[in-house]
Amino acid sequence: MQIEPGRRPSVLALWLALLGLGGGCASDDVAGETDASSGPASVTMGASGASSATASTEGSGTETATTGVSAGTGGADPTSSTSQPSSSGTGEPLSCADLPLCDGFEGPAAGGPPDPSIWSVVSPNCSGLGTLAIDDQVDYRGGSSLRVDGAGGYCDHIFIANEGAMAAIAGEGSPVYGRFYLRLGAALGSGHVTFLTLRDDADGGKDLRMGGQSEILMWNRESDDATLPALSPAGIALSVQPPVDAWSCVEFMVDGANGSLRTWVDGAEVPGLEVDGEPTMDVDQQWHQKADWKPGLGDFKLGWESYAGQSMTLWFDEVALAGERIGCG
Ligand SMILES: [Ca+2]
Ligand SMILES: [Ca+2]
Repeated sequence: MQIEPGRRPSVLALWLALLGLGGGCASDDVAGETDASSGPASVTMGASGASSATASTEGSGTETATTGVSAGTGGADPTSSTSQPSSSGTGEPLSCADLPLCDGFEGPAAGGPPDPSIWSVVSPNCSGLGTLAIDDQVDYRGGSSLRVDGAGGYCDHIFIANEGAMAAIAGEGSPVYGRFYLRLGAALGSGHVTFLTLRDDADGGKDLRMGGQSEILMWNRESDDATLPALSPAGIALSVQPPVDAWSCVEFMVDGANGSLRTWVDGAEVPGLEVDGEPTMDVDQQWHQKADWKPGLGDFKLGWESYAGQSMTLWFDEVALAGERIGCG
């Protein structure tokens, strides 16, 4: 077990470590800890051909820009589209204009906030040094993206948030599918960080959080600090390490009706990032310690939150939510 410099482990964290439960961080005052025997994951996330373009160029020169337009109103029917990406993620992605939320961050001026009709800029709990703004120097498509400069303190967090589209999808009892392009300016470190949160109104308003720990992509449940995968060497090997300075297409599905969760990166499902009906050693066994987990999602936030000191510059583009799988493209 490694303890962050200058921090003392809590008694609870020590007990968890002794019990081999690893540890995320349910709150701001618990340092993320990693098992010293857990080496870096042997799996490396492969950037797709189009998304591995250099920072200053677009992911694809032939595709037209898509701008987020129809989002946030909550009126769209997420089931209306008939085009479905194939199960392998290689089919045509859903059309942006048909989705309850779809934003390529085109339009608003560089240096300013994203479209206020879709997003609010929030710092839940407290605010500090974290900033975000439209960036017209880095993009996956269209010329602009959202840049987040997340600092290392818990109160330095900052997010963009949408509730309307989430309410429209979740209100129909549909699974919620998300898709976004992510670009990290540095590798995920050993400590716990978050770049996506989903408020679970069926779990006391606590967040489902996607981010990293032990240098891999990871989900964390704020209410009880369960991690997905478990941060054992075997669990770590079942997730991926996001590339640095390259775009990745990240997709997720959360089904509140049956309590399941899935994750894809560049169209390929990540085996360590799946919750299903069966507790699986090193994957979702911790998740099943909370009986009858059936999330009721209330919002969708992207940004940065750090619990063990890591700062990060990261970018998001082509962000979408729907009631069916969206696909990459
Ligand atoms: Ca864009
Ligand atoms: Ca399982």
